[in-house]
Amino acid sequence: MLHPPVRPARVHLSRQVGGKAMPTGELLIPCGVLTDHGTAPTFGAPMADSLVDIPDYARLEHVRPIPRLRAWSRLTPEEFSVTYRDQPVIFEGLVKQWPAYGKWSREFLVGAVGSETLVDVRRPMALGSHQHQWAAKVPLGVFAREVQTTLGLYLAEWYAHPRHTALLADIDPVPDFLDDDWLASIPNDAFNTLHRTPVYWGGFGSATDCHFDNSNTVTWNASIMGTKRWLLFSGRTFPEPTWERKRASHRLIRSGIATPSNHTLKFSGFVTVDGIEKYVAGKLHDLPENLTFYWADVAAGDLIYVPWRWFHQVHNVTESISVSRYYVSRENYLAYLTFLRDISRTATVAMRLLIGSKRARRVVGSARARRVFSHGVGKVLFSRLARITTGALVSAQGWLDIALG
Ligand SMILES: O=C(O)CCC(=O)C(=O)O
Ligand SMILES: [Fe+2]
Repeated sequence: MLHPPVRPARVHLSRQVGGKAMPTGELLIPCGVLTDHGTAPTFGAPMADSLVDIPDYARLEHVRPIPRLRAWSRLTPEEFSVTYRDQPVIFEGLVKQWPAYGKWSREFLVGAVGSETLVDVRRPMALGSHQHQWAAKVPLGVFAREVQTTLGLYLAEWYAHPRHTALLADIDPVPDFLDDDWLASIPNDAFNTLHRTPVYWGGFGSATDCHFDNSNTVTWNASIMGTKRWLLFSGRTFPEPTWERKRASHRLIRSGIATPSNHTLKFSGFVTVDGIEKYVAGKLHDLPENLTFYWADVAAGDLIYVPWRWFHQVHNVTESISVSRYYVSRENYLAYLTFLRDISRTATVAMRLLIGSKRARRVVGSARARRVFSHGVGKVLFSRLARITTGALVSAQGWLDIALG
């Protein structure tokens, strides 16, 4: 079911300090009905120093709804890679088959991972006329309590799976057309799917600013709880090479389509409704022509597919939990090599030998190869390859850094 558009309203908030109501800033909160996909946020905790603005893309006729597919069960990897090589799409109900759906809740995750486990959380904060980023390591139990009332609080890119491998069994089955993960055949831990499957757990108003994912990977993001609002457009016609993602992002800010403030300190700002209107009216310069914008609310139970080098930004319109996977597959293998070529020719040749054909992937991924390469010279060789292919990069979603410890 489509989530109804949520129209923001400007409200002034105050908090109780020593029995007195203190003004604490201005928020844009959605006042639309949040329906069955999540609960409306409750206010009252000391939290109102964030500037939270959920964009209303529905009012822009030039921003297209992302296509939704209900009858996906017979889709083959071949059909998928042709139809969606350059087109985001939502697979409705796909996540409803997973044990995680309905099972992953605040209580479940705290129980599975441990309430004292420290996690990296962030939150935007307005100081004076500027927005800043607050970040800290907090016990998961504290985060799970605070996320219910603290606007914008985000546990993003959380790599819980390598330590809690049992959680991976909860995101299964992944249909073949979304499970064509060529890196996973490489017999070195750094390339394991576990290191490319982060969790995003955020409160109402938490957000990730506009970026495209590292290494020209393709990505899917599965909504397990709550609703996320996505905006996407292709970054393939931007002149910057993929490893200069930051410069591509700064182009967005310089042109005026995006804000200079962000929530992560890593990427760019947020593309705004006003910015899109100006772009469509031909008032902005320095941007490729004919950009087409797409948006959707992705509710619990649905999965969004993001093609390689597509810009995307996300606002959580309710508290939400989702899980992403970044990977190399038939539709982005050449794009991945193009990216690698700029980093290391040796690594590019090695990757072509290892994953460039079906036969190579079968041999390299066999139990025998894993045994041979799990120690001695083989292990050293693959660790070196992992370092070359990944170490030189400034990570987008973190998986490269994490994989390499
Ligand atoms: O959910 C988010 O906040 C960001 C997700 C994202 O950027 C991704 O899955 O690649
Ligand atoms: Fe991303």
